[in-house]
Amino acid sequence: MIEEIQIPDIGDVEHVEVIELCAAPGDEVGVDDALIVIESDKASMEVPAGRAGKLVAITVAIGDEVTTGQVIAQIEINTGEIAADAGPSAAAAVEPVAEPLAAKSSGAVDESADEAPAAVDVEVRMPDIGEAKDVVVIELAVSAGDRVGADDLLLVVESDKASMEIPAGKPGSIVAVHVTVGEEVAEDTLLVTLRTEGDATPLMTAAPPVAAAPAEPEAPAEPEAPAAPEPIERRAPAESAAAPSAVDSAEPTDASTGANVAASTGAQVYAGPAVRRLARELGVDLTQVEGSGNRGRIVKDDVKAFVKTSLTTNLRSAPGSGIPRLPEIDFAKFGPVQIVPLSRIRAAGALNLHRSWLNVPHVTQHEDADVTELEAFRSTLKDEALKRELKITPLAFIIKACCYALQAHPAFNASLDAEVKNFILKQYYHIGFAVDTEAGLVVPVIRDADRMGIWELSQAITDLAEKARLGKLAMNDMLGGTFSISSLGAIGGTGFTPIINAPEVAILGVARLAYKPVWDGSEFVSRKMLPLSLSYDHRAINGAEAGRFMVTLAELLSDIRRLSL
Ligand code: CAO
Repeated sequence: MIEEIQIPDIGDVEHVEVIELCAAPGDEVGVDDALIVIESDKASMEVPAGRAGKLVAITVAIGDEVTTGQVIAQIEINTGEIAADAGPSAAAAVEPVAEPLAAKSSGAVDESADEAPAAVDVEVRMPDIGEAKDVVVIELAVSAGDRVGADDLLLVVESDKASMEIPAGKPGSIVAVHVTVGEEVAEDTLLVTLRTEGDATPLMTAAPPVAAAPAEPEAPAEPEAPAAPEPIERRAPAESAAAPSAVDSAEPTDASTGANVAASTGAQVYAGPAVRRLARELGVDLTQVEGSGNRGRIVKDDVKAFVKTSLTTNLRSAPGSGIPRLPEIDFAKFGPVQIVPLSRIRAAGALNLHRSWLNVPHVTQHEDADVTELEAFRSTLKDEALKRELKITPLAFIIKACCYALQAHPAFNASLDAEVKNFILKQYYHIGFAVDTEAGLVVPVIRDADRMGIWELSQAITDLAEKARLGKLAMNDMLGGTFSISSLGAIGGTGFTPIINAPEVAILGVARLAYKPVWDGSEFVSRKMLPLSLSYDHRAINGAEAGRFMVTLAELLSDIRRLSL
């Protein structure tokens, strides 16, 4: 059975605007589930389904003006409910909204009306809230001594279905606030006493007066009280936020803490009750959330996105580091995109690299090693390599040379302790080398590389690289490295600055060797030069040490006979 859901009685307000659709055709909804949110200039409220069932259609759109009794949706009622139902119509089941949308005021009027201007203390009381239950004060936007304009917000109350802003209604100064946040209120509860303009007596200063507040233009006191309820007009929150008021223009501070009161009261928050409830449950401060809804209204998705962003902040910037987050951009706005999740290895690598980059001050030292003789020697080994079913590349020689250089410069085969008070000099030489695999970058480690000869190193490189590409590296194959090498020589490039594989303190980048003219003292000669880049942790190593390390390494590679000494 299909039932039509209508806008409930909205009191003497003629029209309200649909500002949010909370469900879509096909959704299963419960009795209390909101279908839409409607809003006047002072209150927003949810219209619940009133019946459990399947939503067949929503017959209004965002921006539509709707009125009491207007059909907003059709629900296919669950059969179980029909059986149990004695027959009230769907419309009757809809939660009635708070009737008037402006605060009631009553005045303790200074009767000497012809002697203008006169001081008038107006009592702002809770308006008729229909059948709304459990109405509590959720935000106080003013305190005693504040000056307010007629449209300025005094406080926000919230029922189980709606939140309502209570405006001042008249310009003046706050004499007293009679309620506190969390307090339950009913119709006619005295909320605030407001001294309207024209009052010559000094302000009460339970809280500091707003020193910088621009004086309201002098206006004679309204002779009549209570103030007439405000007509329903659209009032964009952006406008009201921008409008100068005593509260927000002067940025009042709490007398005891100096804290910004405007921010903590959430006076500029523009969100419905369900969103406020969700925010409270998740511990989200709505003043921090940017609204994506109509005219900047905060919707549930904004709160969820805020939580998600906060949780992923660790990956995108170091927590508490003050590093600004990278913006989240919808690239699909500019053209077609494809979303491909990072492999597990790539995601883990991204985290490690980011951590190292943020924690370790990197400096990179560059040097070209003359490997003409090394390359000549290597080419003589190719036949033997074939027989051994091995590939012999410059990398084996570079690893060997690095072990020698590390022995000569122990600070490079080290880590810093957590307090950055001690070097941990390692007495073993476990060399990691970066392997490019389809799943991402991995760094297997050759243990005790210093004890290996060139053939043994070539075998280790081949075996570990193959294991890496087949995804068969064990965790142990990647642990315990003391120094790393990243070789892009087979691919190309003239140099790059590798990121240190922390907690190691240095990494060697190897680019593609090339013939270069080198001055030999009397003429330029063509030599095979290997570009090397050493990134080091400047907390552990200073520039002179890095320079010396690179000179040693270049000398070893230029004259490989030294590797046998
Ligand atoms: N200059 C010129 N040629 C080089 C060279 C260099 N610096 N280094 C290697 N080559 C040559 C080799 O000699 C070989 O040619 P020959 O077969 O004619 O001798 C060819 O390039 C291919 O070498 P290779 O890549 O198979 O072997 P390798 O030992 O040089 O490297 C490995 C092994 C596993 C390190 C490599 O395959 C690899 O994965 N490199 C990528 C590392 C990487 O991604 N680093 C970036 C990390 S930071 O993002």
